Amino acid sequence: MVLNISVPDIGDFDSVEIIEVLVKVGDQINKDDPVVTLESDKSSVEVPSPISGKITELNIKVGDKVSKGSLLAKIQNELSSVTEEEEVQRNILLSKEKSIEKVNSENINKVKSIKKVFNQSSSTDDADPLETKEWIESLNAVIENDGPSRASYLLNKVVSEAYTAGLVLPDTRTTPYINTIPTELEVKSPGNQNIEKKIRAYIRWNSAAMVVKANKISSELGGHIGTFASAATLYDVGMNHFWRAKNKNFGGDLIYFQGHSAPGMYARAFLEGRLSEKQLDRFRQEVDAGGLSSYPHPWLMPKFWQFPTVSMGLGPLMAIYQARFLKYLINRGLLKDEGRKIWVFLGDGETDEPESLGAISLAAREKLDNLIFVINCNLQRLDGPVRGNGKIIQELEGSFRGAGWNVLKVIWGSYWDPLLKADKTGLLMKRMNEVVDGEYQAMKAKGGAYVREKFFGKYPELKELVSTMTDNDIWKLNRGGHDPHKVYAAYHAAMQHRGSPTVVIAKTVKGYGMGKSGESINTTHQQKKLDEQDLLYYRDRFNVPLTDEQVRNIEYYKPAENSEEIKYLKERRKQLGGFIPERSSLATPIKAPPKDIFENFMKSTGEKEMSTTMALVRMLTNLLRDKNVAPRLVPIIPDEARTFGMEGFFRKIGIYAHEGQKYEPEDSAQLSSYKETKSGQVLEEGITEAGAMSSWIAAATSYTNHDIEMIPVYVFYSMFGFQRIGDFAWAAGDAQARGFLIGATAGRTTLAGEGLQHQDGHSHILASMIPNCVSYDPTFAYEMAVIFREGLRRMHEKKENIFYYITAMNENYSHPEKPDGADEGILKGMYLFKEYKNKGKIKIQLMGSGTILREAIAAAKILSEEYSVDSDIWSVTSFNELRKEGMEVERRNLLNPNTVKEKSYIEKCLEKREGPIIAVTDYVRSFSDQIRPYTNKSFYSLGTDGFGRSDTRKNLRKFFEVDKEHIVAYTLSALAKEQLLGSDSAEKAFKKYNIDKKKEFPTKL
Ligand SMILES: Cc1ncc(C[n+]2csc(CCOP(=O)(O)OP(=O)(O)O)c2C)c(N)n1
Ligand SMILES: [Mg+2]
Repeated sequence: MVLNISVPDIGDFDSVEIIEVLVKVGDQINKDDPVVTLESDKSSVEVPSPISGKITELNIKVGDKVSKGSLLAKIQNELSSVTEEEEVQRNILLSKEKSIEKVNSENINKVKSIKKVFNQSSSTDDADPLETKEWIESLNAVIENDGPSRASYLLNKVVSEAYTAGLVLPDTRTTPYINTIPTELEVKSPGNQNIEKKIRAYIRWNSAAMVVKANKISSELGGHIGTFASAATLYDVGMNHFWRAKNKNFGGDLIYFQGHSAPGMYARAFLEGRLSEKQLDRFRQEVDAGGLSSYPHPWLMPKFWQFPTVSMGLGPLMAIYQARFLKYLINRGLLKDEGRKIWVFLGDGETDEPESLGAISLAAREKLDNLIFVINCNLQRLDGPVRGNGKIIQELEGSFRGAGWNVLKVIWGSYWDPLLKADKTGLLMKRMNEVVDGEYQAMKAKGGAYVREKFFGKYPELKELVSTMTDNDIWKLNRGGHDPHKVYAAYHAAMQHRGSPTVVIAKTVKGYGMGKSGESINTTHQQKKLDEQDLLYYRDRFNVPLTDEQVRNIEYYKPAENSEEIKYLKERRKQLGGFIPERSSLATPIKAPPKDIFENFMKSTGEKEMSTTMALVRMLTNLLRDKNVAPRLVPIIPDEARTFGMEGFFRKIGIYAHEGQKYEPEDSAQLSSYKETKSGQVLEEGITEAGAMSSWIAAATSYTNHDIEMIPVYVFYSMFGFQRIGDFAWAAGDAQARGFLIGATAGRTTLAGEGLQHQDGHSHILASMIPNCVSYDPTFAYEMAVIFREGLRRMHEKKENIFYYITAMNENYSHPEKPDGADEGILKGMYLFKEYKNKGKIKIQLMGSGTILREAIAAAKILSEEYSVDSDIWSVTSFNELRKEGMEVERRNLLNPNTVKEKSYIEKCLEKREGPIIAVTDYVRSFSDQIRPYTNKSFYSLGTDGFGRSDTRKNLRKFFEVDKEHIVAYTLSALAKEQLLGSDSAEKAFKKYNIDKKKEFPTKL
């Protein structure tokens, strides 16, 4: 059967041009293979074949205009066996997915076995305790006779009936201030507690010792003891029992360590034999090789640290998107599902950061059951209590439960168990609930007698409850986060949980074990020096086998290799597959696509106009035809695809949606319909630049965290890029991210209408501050193509640890053919675009970038034709790259005053060229000013300093004085200043172009 392939619904567009024909008569193609590419003035989109078969007739050619319904080609239907196989495969996959979903939902709905509820009312506001008792007894009877599921059902039913009847229901965001897991349901740790306790003590000691020692060398070095002291058990239980390392059989769990606990990780690595005593002695002394970095910094310790977390809030957000990206890789069939987990450690103070909690609803919505947060609630941050007047644990529980997380509170240690058991009236629990964190903190600073009086003393019954206990016994009543049994039980439950992310909220003591020098006191965080008495106390508190003399010398403690502690510690890690943290990469490089894939962009577009954004989108479309690159591309967009003309990607490669698409999209008949699919490739992030950036970082570091090289391309409004997410971009540099950031709608005067908050005139300056960020401001499609391809080659084939920032514009104009031999200059940062050498004796060097280069080109023409001034026009694709090279060369020359002076690339370009430089961009003047020192010429810069505002491009360029008229007039004036021309030409030009000399400088307007 022969079928017509026609233009489907292409939205609001009519009469769009065919820019590519991708099939020939006789070609055998598959369903959904592209037949032609259409391009409107805003976007390009491929038309897919509706069926598999052979092309029998072509009815169009490049350049034809078509509309909905136009006949493109005819195809003879021949269902290939491959497609049938694919269909079968798809069905198998679908049924697999369904069965996995079923298992998951069964897990979610499984009700844990529970103990009975209290059978006595504790509340004084109970009007009828007998009636209450009856209710509770009935509930107990249901639990006993029909099981907890039935009890749950009944309660839910009663609650929903009550709600319908209009009853005011209690707030259920929080549960009582006790551990989530009842003692009877705790899974017991299989570990040897005695040995683990010793190991933990040595790690505690060594981590404190390294900080104290560093500060003996110089108090400039700083460091923290209190953070790790509070978190040691939380880490140790993970290290001994849960965290599986990467090795050839398993991808590895990923652990985001809280930045300030870094000394604890070094101390453990020391016992493991991975770090030497010499290295510990070099904590925070990194300038000479071999030092240990203050915090987790992969850039500085590339074989050790994986995730930069110390800028608070970044870790939690990046980790959520990391967990999501791991599912993305699995759902796209690029990685096996091995049940890997992402563990994230953060401080309770850190949760003040909007970034920390900003994406927790996404984690629940995406059902990230591969994600486990551990929040160390030591109730303190740097200055004092986190929530002195409230309870951070309860507040966090409410937020996380509200967002849909599985919450596991680990508040009380085992010593509390008998007391809670003896608390038949619930009064102890009531007291636990009513004490605020400021009091809890004070209690841990002031000792057992104080706790007896202030905590238990409030109610005679509670005082009685602890009457047989000594003050020391009371002091020993431990917090959950310091109890390895409680922590183990919580981690075990977190590992088992399915269907949603888990947060373990653990209560600890800041500076645990530091005694008077820093336990639970407001100044704990800053404590980095311990005097002799403090150190002796610390040793005794944890029974570290060091003599007084050794303590005075602040020696580290490491038992012999054949000691039971070291054997145990190593054996545990062996069982768990290796050491953590450790950073490595086994990813194979991606071969850069052949040059011809971008060949189209090297030719002139003739009359046809397009923006560099469109050129980029077309390039990406082409790349999706390259078998090496296509599956690895990760287009990331925060709700701006239509702004950038990228909506064609929706249907073509699908939007990633972990549950697929449960609805028929409103625009399903259209070519760019909103297609969500489980194997979708586009990450449509919604309105979250920080989230999108975190996705980008996850993909850009996939080569090390998942051993698969990916090519993330994150396209955003350039103004909402570095300015909004600068700290993440800095962390990306630290993490050695590889990928593309595309600042679209760039340029202060190019994004005309949107105004002050949108118009970007400085993102390149921000990008230039990141040492491993390579940035470009191309004007023409061929520049974009050369830069993009080189980026692919350098980052993903050659594995250079750099990332690219490229600006793209939305101004449509025609693009010339690539000048011969321009490639090298495009990449280095400048090349000669055009030369006027026929008219005058006066010469200028005219430099420009982005769309403003076009103003410079137009100005050059006027200067030549009307003023007999010849120009060399330089397209400066990267002032930033030129500056880097200029600085390096200058430094080498200064270091070698005796040798022949080396020339920078800029100097080489300009050495035989005459005249002053006029540099003009759509960015602040300091952008082009960067190269001023390396030019050896008079230098005048024009730029867009000041707040943007909305108007037409023409008016804006006039306002910022970067239009061709201002370029001409200022050039003439500069030539007068250089005494190369009389001043009347400039004066005349100012008049001719109505340039108001009294106008204020734009930064003041
Ligand atoms: C973005 C950012 N702001 C400020 C700091 C400085 N700072 C370091 S630790 C700290 C307090 C941390 O308190 P918390 O999160 O409770 O951690 P703890 O040490 O108590 O475990 C602050 C403010 C930082 N590291 N990052
Ligand atoms: Mg804290």
